[in-house]
Amino acid sequence: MSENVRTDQLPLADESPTTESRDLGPSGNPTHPLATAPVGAPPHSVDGFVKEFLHELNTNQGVPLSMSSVNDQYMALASTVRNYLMARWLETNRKVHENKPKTIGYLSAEYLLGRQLGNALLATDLSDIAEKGLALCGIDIATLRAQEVEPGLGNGGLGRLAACFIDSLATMDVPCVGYGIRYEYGIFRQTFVDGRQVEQPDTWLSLGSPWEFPHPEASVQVDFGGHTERYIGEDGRERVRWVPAWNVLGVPYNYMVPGYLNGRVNTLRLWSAQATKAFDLQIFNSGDYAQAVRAQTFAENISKVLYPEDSTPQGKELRLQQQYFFVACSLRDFIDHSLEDGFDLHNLPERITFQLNDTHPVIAVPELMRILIDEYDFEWDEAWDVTSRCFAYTCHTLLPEALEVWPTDLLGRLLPRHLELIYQINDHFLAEVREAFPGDDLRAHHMSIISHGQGVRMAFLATVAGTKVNGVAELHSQLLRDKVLPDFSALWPEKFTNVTNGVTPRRFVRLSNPKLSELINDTIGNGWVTDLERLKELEPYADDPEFRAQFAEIKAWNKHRIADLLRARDGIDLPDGHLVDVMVKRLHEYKRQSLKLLHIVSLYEQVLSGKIAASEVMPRTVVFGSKAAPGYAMAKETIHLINKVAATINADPILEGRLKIAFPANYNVTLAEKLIPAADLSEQISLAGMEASGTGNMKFALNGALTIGTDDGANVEIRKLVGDKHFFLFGMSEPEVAELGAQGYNPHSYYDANPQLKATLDLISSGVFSNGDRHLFDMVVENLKNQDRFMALADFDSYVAAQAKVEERYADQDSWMRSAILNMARTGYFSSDRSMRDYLQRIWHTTPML
Ligand code: 26V
Repeated sequence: MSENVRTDQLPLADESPTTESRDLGPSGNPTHPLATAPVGAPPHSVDGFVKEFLHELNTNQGVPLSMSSVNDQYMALASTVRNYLMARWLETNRKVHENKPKTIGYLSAEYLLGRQLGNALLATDLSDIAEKGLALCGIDIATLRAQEVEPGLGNGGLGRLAACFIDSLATMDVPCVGYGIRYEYGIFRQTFVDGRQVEQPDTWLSLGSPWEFPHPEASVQVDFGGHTERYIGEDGRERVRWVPAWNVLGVPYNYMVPGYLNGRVNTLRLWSAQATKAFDLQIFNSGDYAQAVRAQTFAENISKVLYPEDSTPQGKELRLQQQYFFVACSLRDFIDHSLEDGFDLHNLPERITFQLNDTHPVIAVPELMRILIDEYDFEWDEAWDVTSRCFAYTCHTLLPEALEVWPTDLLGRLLPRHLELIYQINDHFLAEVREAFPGDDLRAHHMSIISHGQGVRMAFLATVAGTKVNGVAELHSQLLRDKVLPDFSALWPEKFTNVTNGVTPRRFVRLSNPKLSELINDTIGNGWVTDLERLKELEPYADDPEFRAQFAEIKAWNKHRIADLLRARDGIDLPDGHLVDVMVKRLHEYKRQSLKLLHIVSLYEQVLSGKIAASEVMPRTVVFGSKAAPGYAMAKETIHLINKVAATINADPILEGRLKIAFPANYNVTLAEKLIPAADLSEQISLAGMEASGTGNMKFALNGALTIGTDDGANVEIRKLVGDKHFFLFGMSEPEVAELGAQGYNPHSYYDANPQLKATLDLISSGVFSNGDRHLFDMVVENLKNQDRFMALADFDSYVAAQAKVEERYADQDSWMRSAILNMARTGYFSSDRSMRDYLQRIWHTTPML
């Protein structure tokens, strides 16, 4: 950098911004280094950066520095950084166009991206230069970072996983296009009113969206409704024509997906729905202006809002419209581009694998069949041969109610041609089943894609069409084979595989934990950012008192950082010196936030009743972060209860401030990035066999938290890797859960047999948390006592015992920090780069194009 740059010497953007005086490079001064630098080359100096930044501020925002708002400055910074990625993006696209490598089409209805600025700065190695340059302009980069509203285009784990995967593919130089929906409103903003969740719209686009590139000229048309007709084609064959009733336009918005310092920038293409002109015109011409405007609104509703349910499909027509909308746009987009290159659609599987992120995009299967048969004259067998080699399916759940089933009448009304094709696919498939299992009609009945009385089972369709079906952790994949799709795994054992989830180390360590990253860099170099298994090299340092002290200091620093944030963001005060115990994830009964709450209330009850002295309570801050689906009453009641328990306990001097409960509203990726690095204890306490994988669990371990968890999802693999000594295992195993379920789970027997559990539940019903109202929380309490599919009371004792071990271990800080370091050092396996390598080997059968 040029040391002598001072703001007072800069060509002030405020003053007569002519090209001459502003020294803008190419047009201003041909000898300027920028004159010859390719577009998007990183600035070599702080000076260069400042010039570009001021240029963006002036030309894009139309304001001088002196009059610019924080948002102007943020927007200008974003475009400056974006410009540096542009040459790489263009170059990546040029390479793809030239070499036509096999591409991964990641089809996902959700992408929970998190803020873009930090990641873009990291990918361009501009963080330091930008910080210094902005400082010269009198701007604190932290203020601009805080200005960004994250695109919350997902509900939770599934959407965040998609974002991690596209980050890894870009970093590993693998050609990938992420396809999805540009929801105008992402996941709702959660607020609390008197402890209850109140949802507010997420207006993430309202201040402008500097990371997207709309391409209205590349819009595609998507048809809906109507009927089908049979006719005889020129070749004398019977053909089918779909005569749709209405259509919409899909407008693509491109987002850059930069690889980490590797020059690659892949594309995420999100589709936005717009009314078609023809549709409008027709109605306008008929003179019905109001109807025309209504039609527009109707079309645009399709990409208006993300469905906030994350486990129970509602069978809503709009949701099916969303699914077909983005899938139809995406296939059309890819196929048109391939055909432009002179590509033969018979070879499509060599060109692309569409990875189906859960069942949401599975309507792509009949859509591809329709395109090949109706539009390109393929014979059935030819079309099926291509289609069945183009898709692979990832399942993300085990809950039967989360598996999507579309009523046939709804499907037939919205997509009549697709329903016919699904029937045909099913006929062919059932013939195969009957051939494999002659005489076993019951089996064929069980396996039918179309279940009479219910509808189209999308997981079955995906399994029939996919080259591979994978679960997202070892245990989950096993249960998928054994319990969810047993007949399919008997028919096609080789179709089933596992790929354990992972998380991107760029966002969830390098960016979110800068101090720890620095310590790791100083100790083993920076290769770990793209080769996370190298964290193993840190193992010996767990025994080094000096390293442990540095690690502990960083943990303390991260705790202060989150304390500062929560004070400013939520008015929450976090005490110093506490064990930080964190449970952040969607609110769901199977995840058992209520079990965590029972432990807290039990501690409180013991102090209230004098069984233990406050001084015996380990100083602990419990942090919850959780959104409930707006229609999920039990989840919302649980949130209400957590908030009421928090208010009571936090205000009660009897605990001498030794137990604090913090429940900041609106947990999202941005908050996760600050919260996870501050955690000592990670709560992963789902009922065994219910959590497909979990990915928060991985982020915590990588940031040096110890896990208290059941043998569920990826916890199983975390525990194996870190070792039993460094993991607090509790609760029934999955076979034990199954056994208890088979016997008949009777929660009341636990309540009756365990006086502490009884006292705990009774305290909730006593009214202490509800101004004397003894029934306010009946829904939650009665469910735990009388029904509870997720058996919280059965695991209560074991959980409390494990928490006692936590306290014992935490009292020995040396031993705790040793375990924390080993957690970090031994969980490099959970990089999403490794997940992507597994997909490449086991599913996509392709090697990265370098
Ligand atoms: C399902 C539905 C059903 C219809 C309404 C909208 C909607 C949106 C999302 C989902 C998927 C729920 C499944 C899910 O998110 N699974 C989570 O996936 C994570 C990534 O694999 C995994 O770590 C979690 O354990 C799993 O719960």
